[in-house]
Amino acid sequence: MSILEVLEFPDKRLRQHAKVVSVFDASITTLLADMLETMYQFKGVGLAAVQVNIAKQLVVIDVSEDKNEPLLLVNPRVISEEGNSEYEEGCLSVPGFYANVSRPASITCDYQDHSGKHLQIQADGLLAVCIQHEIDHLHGKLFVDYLSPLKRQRIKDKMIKIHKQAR
Ligand code: QAP
Ligand code: CO
Repeated sequence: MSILEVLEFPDKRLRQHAKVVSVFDASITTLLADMLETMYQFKGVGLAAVQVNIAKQLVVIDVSEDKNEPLLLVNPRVISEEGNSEYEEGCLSVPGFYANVSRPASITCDYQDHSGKHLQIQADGLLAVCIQHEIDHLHGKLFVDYLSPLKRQRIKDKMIKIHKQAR
């Protein structure tokens, strides 16, 4: 198992569109395990492969209290959605910044497991927010894209400053 490097906003590689996974081999299982380990290491509740510079439609999530209910999603997509609600989101790729984002409140998500089996999950609350946030990553979209251009620019400037200090 290995900890992977998480790309940080405004890295352009976060804008990659992930490709559908069609071959379900051991490398996919290994990638999912490494992503899960990386997410736990950095105290995240969700991580998409694009965030670790892998352009594949892979997502790991664990919104449980005890961090013992991992959810591994391959090729996830929302097939129905209902309602609307606001949640203060963050992102491992935008550490230290949080903002309210409005999204559908409850969703049904179609996905495949590590072996390629098709499954569906219904979600609301934090899990629904997380699934939608991670699917966005697979399309090169970040939660800051839902903010006003001014707020997004402020976060961008601060992140660039932080990256310069870190060098
Ligand atoms: C997406 O986000 C999400 O700023 C996953 O310093 C966020 O795991 C889904 C994190 C909110 C639902 C609600 C952020 C860790 C983790 C930080 C995360 C930080 C350390 C964010
Ligand atoms: Co994120």
